[in-house]
Amino acid sequence: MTNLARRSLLRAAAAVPVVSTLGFPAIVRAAAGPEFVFKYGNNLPLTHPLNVRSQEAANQVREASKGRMEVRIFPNNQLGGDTDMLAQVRSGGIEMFTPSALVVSTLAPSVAINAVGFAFGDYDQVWRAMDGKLGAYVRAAMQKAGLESFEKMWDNGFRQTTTSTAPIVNAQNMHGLKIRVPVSPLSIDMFKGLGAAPTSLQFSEVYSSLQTHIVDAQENPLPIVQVAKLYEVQKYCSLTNHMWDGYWFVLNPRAWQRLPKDLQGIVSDAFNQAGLKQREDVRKLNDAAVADLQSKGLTINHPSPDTFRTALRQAGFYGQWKNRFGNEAWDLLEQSVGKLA
Ligand code: X2X
Repeated sequence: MTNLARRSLLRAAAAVPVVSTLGFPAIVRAAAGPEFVFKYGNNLPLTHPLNVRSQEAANQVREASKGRMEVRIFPNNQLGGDTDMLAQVRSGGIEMFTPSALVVSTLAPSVAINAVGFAFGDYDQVWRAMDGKLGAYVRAAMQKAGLESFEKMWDNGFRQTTTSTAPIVNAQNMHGLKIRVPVSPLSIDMFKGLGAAPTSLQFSEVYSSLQTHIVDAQENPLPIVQVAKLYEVQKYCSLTNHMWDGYWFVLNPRAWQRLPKDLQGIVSDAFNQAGLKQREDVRKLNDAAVADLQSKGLTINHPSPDTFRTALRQAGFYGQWKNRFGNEAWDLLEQSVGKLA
């Protein structure tokens, strides 16, 4: 018997008592269970818009597919840290994952191009590039590295610097700073260029490493400082806006290809639309975050980007990363943000 035949038989068998006792055929499909289940892992608490909007998308998928397809969300590093989940989505242990572009760059180096220091000035530039040619370039690079992706990137945000020691007012204050950065060669290099002493740790380790002073500082967008309660273990927040970071929705290619075309359409529509709403959520959270974090005890300052940019230029950061990303990716970035190096 083929799998399909066996499945329909099972479904029919499961349906009989339900239909005959309740006369309610809508339950038939649910009784048999979904035909396709995608496990989706991520590194953020349930309260972050990434999880809120993903849950909405998952609900939409269940409804639009009439129960044939289910996306099960495993938030907050339940399945391991970023490096583990990246390995799992490639091997097929999970079907979906939202790594930051920084983290994907350990597989496909050009994917971190959006996070070049002080490149993007605002969200108009960001979305024009990531919904346009730069995003298409990066998605092709991910595909070569064995990862499918949805078209719309989700927002993480402009990254800001928090410390437990002293505020960062200029590049000078970065000297020797023990700062946690994601598992990302670009982040390490950039903070070294600024004179800091960066360490790569998975996000799952950040709160405890700040609490135990393995590191004194970290850098993340404000909504993450809020939902992961990093304000509990940090004193200062400097709005350095040093890079823009987003999440790619990546998929295991074999699992994706196994989905019938109609389900592919339902899933990608649901998640792309949810991504657009998530971008708005993060924008609104950002607007309210400064006052909220101040009320939670963080001292906030607004440093000028000038000394940081100068330090990076002097360290040869832009020239070096132009070589690493390659001319094509770099040109696409500069088409959006103007000349960098
Ligand atoms: O690990 C981080 O800092 C985070 C949450 O921003 C990413 O996923 C890159």
